[in-house]
Amino acid sequence: MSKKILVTSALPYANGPIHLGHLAGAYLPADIFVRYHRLKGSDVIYICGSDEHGVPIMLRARKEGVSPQKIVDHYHELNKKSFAEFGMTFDYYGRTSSAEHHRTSREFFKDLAEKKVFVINKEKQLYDPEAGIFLADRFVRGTCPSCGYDDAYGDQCEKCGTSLSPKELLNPRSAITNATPVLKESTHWYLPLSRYQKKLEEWIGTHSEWKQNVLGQINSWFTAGLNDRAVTRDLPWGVEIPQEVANTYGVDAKGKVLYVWFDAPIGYISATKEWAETKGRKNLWKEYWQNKETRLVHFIGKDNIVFHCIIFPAMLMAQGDYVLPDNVPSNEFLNLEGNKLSTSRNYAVWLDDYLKKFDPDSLRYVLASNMPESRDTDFSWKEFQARHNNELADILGNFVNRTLTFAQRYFEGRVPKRYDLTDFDKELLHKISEAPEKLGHLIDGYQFKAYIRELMDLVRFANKYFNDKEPWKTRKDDLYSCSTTINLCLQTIHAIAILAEPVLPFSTQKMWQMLGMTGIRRWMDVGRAILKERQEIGTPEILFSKIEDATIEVEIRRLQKALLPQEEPSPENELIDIETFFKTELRVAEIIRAEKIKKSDKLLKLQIRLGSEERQIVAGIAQHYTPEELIGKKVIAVANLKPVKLRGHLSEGMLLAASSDQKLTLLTILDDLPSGSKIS
Ligand code: B3M
Ligand code: ZN
Repeated sequence: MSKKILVTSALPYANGPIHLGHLAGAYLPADIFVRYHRLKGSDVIYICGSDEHGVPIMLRARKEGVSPQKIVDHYHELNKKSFAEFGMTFDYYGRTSSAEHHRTSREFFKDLAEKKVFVINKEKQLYDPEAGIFLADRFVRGTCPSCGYDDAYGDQCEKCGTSLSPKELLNPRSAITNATPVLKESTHWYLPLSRYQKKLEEWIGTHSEWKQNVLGQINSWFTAGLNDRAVTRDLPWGVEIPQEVANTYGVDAKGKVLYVWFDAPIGYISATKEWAETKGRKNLWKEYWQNKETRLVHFIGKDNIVFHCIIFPAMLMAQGDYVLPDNVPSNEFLNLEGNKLSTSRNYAVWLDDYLKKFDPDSLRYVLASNMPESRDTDFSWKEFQARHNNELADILGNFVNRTLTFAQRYFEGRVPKRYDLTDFDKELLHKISEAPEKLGHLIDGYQFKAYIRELMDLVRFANKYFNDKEPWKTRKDDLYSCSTTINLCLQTIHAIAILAEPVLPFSTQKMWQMLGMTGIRRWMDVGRAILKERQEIGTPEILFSKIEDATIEVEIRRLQKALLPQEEPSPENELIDIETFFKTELRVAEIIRAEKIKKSDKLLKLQIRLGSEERQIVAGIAQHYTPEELIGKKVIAVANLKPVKLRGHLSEGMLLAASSDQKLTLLTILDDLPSGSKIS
């Protein structure tokens, strides 16, 4: 029986949306890997979920004047939805505020306590005398002792990356009240990493096949010597310390919780338990986590290496029943237009925003083509547009469309017969036959950029084959050759629909349907003559509409604006003078036609009348209005916006709408007026 494969991706903090850096780091590579193994028929499960504890979430809750639970409820749902639309195929997406997670984490902590693993330390901690709470991790800001950056966090300096503890900061200040902290005694449980260093070194020493960027960082931690780590905190939000455990140490556990990086990795285990419950087999999770034969793979970004390669493995070793990671193929960072991503300055491309305007496969392809596998790489909108237009549309899309259109037009929409093969024909078939082994080896070895290169080399070759065989000529004077050419091109599309599924799940599903295929796709079927002669094929459709410069310009300008010094929003800044307001041309518009836009569940394409003029507008209102109910309605249009293209459709303006949490309503006029009437 094949080895079980257990794949995890870092649990994103549920205090903000997912951005490109997350996808390129810990999520897209994992999804490509898992999709490949599913096509292979491997016994693989993919576990992820929301990391819902920790100080960043509490800080956001304070800033917004709501509870931490309200923050995590919102972003857990938003991120889960965005991931699904991006094609992430988790077997289970859990959350660390769940009862199962609290139970599992407390049990794990109790296990280690009963094994006398922990060291108890009573020490002075930073305390905010005004807020009356201890200041852990990011509750403290101050000057980084390494680089002098004056706004470093208590656990890490964002500028130089140094891992810190609050008491190392110079001129510390409370992130809550700005007060100067005082020292107050508190008792905490420590994981004695120093005692596990030798065992960890021996284990890591058996994994010379791990990526060098990962081994390099791990060995620098070993060289510096592992320090014992506090695994509890004085915080009101998190997994509470079991009092019965605290009693055995004679400590009052009131107000104490597990450190977020102690409970979060246990979130992989609790989510797998919840997955097992959904399968009706409560103990199924043990067949993965407590099976020393399991191939456990953690996909993460480089800032999580210490937690996944040192701290969590030490916890698993100490508990004793669990398998250790087979690999942690951590990626480096993705930069944006040559600069570091900054969520605090909104200098990021958010996944939920992206999905309102572009297709998921385009981003999957571009990020995989330029994945930060061994060094930081850069995402630029111009490159995104170029790869989408010049590779996906002009090479893959063009090859598929020409082949299917030719078969539709000249072979009654069926797979034509294959006759004698030339060397060129055989060369194409040979490239297809060697692809599963070559591409599979790259994916299984976490070499995703190379996988994309090899995949596109095959597609380029197929495109060249079509060109050089000239079926539009042989159709007239050598029908056997023409028939064989189209047969082989259709077989190639069949192969690509399987080989490219891990990175292009949506487009390859369409290719599969356009071939008239209905069964499941299997990696082993690549190169087999599955397409039967005379088999009916479906109607070809354009797989990738070109992305226009104007559309990309909008995105580039938005990022450039985010880089500008952010003016503090003061009341006068938010006021505009009447001249500025009058620059916006508002008019009454009548909706005369409305229709859905293919491949989008949010956008409607509207034809509006503005007096004697008609315009087209693309509006994100498909989840609030049906096309039918809009016909004849009078609405308010901004008539002097620069036209842009959204999902390949021209939009010459926008409609005004009001919205609350879940509801959106279009603005209209109280009494009837002719369309085109000016509003002022
Ligand atoms: N929540 C994400 C991060 O550090 C962190 C990962 C937890 S994985 C157990 O960006
Ligand atoms: Zn620093």
